[in-house]
Amino acid sequence: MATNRTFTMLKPDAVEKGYIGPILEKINAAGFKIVAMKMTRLTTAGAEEFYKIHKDQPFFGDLVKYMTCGPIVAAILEKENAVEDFRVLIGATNPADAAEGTIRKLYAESIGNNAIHGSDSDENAAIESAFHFSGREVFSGKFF
Ligand code: DAT
Ligand code: MG
Repeated sequence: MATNRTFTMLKPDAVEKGYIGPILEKINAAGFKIVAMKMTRLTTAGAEEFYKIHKDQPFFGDLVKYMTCGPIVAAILEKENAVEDFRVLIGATNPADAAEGTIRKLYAESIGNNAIHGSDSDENAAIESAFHFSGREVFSGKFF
């Protein structure tokens, strides 16, 4: 398993409820290294672009509204098998189906407002990371 990267966003509901700390704690405890991070807010056009694969879904309008309703925390995470392991850590899209101990089971309120994003492939991790971060904002190797 190669060391690689995934991209995450702590979504507006998680930020609003004060879950940044607890969620980052779980991410650290699971062995992910944060190599880029920022608090930011998606514009409507930005959210439509980020989630364009879902543009024909009935929930698309609500998704864009929710993802733009407040600040998010975007981050790039490094770990062996990052994409797959992070999807396990966050749990199923619907928190009602998420396994015990997963981030969505603990902190998500509904399938729409589900607290956290995790990339679903290495290719999408790279695209999503580039959407939020410039090269100079991403740190790798030993920090000191
Ligand atoms: P995931 O975030 O687990 O990768 P996804 O890519 O299928 O899930 O969908 C992106 C987001 O869209 C998801 O985090 C929440 C929203 N969403 C997905 N399915 C939904 C549904 N059936 N009803 C409402 N929102 C939904
Ligand atoms: Mg997805």
